Amino acid sequence: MFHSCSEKIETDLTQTAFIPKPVSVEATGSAFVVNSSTIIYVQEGIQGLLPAAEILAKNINQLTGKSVATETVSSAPAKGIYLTVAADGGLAAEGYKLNIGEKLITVEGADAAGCFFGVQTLLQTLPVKVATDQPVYFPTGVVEDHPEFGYRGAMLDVARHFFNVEEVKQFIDFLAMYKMNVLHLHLTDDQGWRIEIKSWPKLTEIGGKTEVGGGEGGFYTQEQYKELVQYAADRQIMIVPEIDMPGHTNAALASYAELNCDGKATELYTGTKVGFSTLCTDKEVTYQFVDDVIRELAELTPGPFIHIGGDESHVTAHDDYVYFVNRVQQIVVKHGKKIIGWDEIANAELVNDVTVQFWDDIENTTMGVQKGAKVLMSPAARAYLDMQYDSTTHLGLHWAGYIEVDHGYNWDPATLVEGVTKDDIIGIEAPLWSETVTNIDEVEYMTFPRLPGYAEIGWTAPAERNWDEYKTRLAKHGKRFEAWGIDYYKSALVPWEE
Ligand code: IFG
Repeated sequence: MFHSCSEKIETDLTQTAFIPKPVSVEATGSAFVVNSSTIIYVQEGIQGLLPAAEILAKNINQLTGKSVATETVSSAPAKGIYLTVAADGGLAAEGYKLNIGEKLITVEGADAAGCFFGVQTLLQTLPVKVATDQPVYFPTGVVEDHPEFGYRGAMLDVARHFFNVEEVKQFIDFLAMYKMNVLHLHLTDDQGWRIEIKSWPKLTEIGGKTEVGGGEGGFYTQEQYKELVQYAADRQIMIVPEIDMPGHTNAALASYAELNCDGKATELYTGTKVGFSTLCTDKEVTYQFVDDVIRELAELTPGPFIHIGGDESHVTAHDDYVYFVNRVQQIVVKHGKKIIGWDEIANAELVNDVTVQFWDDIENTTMGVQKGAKVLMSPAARAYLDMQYDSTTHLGLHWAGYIEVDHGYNWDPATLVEGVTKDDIIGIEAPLWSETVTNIDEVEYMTFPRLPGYAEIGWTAPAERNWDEYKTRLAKHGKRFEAWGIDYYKSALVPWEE
């Protein structure tokens, strides 16, 4: 409810359990009271600010039961909530300055992304729910903030088990809440091909028909994929699509006989083995196939990256693998995109601007750095969301070890791997493989409460991070998870608020 409360409200903005932890927070001890005349103003002419305003309005509406209006303006208002982008370029990329006054809140972003992240910080100052006779207010003060890394993401494996558009949108919402800005979609694997390719229709007609366990699988039409790209973009999240090759390709090999060296289509596969499939690297049709797929995917993907996979090609001879990855890189570059690949691709000759995604092999990764590649840090032993929390976790695997919430938080990407420094690293990504994860509730259980920790590792300087302090902030987010209906793992290591 809204209240024109008269008595002074005392607050302390520094007591807010922000995740990720901001660079600086100063409290001024008062309150901006939200009432039915509160308006959210958006600076006109800045692409991408309106969705931030709509998300802010939606959250305020949910909390107060009343709708606050949104208006576009050409200059700063005297009161209300004002979303704007700094004209003088004085803020670091994706940074923001949030100034909460009693009458005027200004969310000034270095860019639209920064403004969106400032809105996420503002939202974290609100309680999860408010009694109907109590005022809704923002504690006053100033937050100045910017991220450590520019690539802060998670991966969803939609190939082993298929997740529909609505479920992927929910996953995108999770990332947006914690200022993550990349969703890597693992679109193809042995068990499924999940993206429509118009020039090779059987990839989804046949390759999209099933999944691990024999379920009905599914796929995204190109229209649906575009819808996901837009939904993510409205939340300042870039989609990185992955076509895993030459290994992990049984779904394609079952769809087109000609892609197989023996000219025979394989059977669809619904198990969980890895490393048994390969495209035929010495057939020209294979590179026509790759060119068509990358061309269509590049046209659907506004982001700079296409992920070419490259992992676990155990039945591809080394030289054939190198030859294949060399040619695929040329194809991706021809279609105007930059390459990310699992760390095995470092065995090939790397073109400029390649990013090697470290998941398990340090030698591959340091070899990639020596060849001039950048590194995306996804250490399986720390950041694989499909790793069980402990031996009692009813979902997930543990080949890389157990990852309790503290183990997932207590590491620094810039010092984890000898030979890989902060300057080599573009950021961090937490992959969720879905061999054992079949629906959004199970996604939530494996993703929370570890995801906020990865978001903080990507955003906050390591000197500002320690588990004993972080866990007290995380403890206060349990109520938020519950308010969002998130089925999270209530780790005994976290002093959850009652
Ligand atoms: N490794 C495989 C994944 C998946 C994973 C499960 C990579 C890069 C084990 N490849 O991780 O396909 O099976 O934890």
